[in-house]
Amino acid sequence: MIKHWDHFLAPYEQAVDELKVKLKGMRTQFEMQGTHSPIEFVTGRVKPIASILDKANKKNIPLDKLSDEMQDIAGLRMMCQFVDDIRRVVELLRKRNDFEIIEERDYVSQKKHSGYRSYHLVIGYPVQAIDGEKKILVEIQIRTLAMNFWATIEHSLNYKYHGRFPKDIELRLQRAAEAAFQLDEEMSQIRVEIQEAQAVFSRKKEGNNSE
Ligand code: 0O2
Repeated sequence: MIKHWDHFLAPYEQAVDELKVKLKGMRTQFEMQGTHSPIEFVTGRVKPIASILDKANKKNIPLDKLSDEMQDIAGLRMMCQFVDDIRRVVELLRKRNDFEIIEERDYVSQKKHSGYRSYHLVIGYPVQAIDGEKKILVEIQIRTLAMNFWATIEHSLNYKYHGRFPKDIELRLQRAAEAAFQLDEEMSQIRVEIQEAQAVFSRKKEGNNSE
């Protein structure tokens, strides 16, 4: 049993806070350069205790093995406008030396049966504490806005059906995932147009702000 969840979760909270700043910082650097940022926005969370217990139960993870075997107690999400941006973000993350990449799961080219698409990186992130360094596992999910829309809706439906969707809803979700994928494909085709328009828009905004 974990008696002191606050103590157990503290390094995860710290990792999420630090990584949010670092990954948002990547976006800011692109903005300062005036080039298209492959990162649209970043979110992060520590898994709620009830979800940790649920998942541990489902996957038969003993509570004293949580820090080694549950990879997403700390989770970050990086949202991108275009599918190609996902690859760019992964490459940028591979080059960093403030954490180590432990595992990569490519559900973008290999979607899950549910229709889920995202690129997952599991990293070992060193948290500096007053009693020394502690390396913790963090999952970073990288996905487009369309993939995120689908995953968010499917995730909330999951709460209602506990993962056991009626056949018609399962099929509709798979079709919706395909539609989201088509949307990404279409947007990729007019990517240059979109980026030119966005560049003009942000120059205009900067002009207005400096007036
Ligand atoms: P939450 O509430 O987001 O924390 P598994 O849980 O068995 O599917 P595993 O081995 O833990 O998979 O790792 P994987 O496949 O990388 O998935 C972990 C996380 O990816 C999930 O965490 C979800 O956030 C997301 N994910 C994976 N598959 C799906 C899916 O089909 N639909 C949606 N919406 N998200 C998915 P949790 O713990 O399930 O949930």
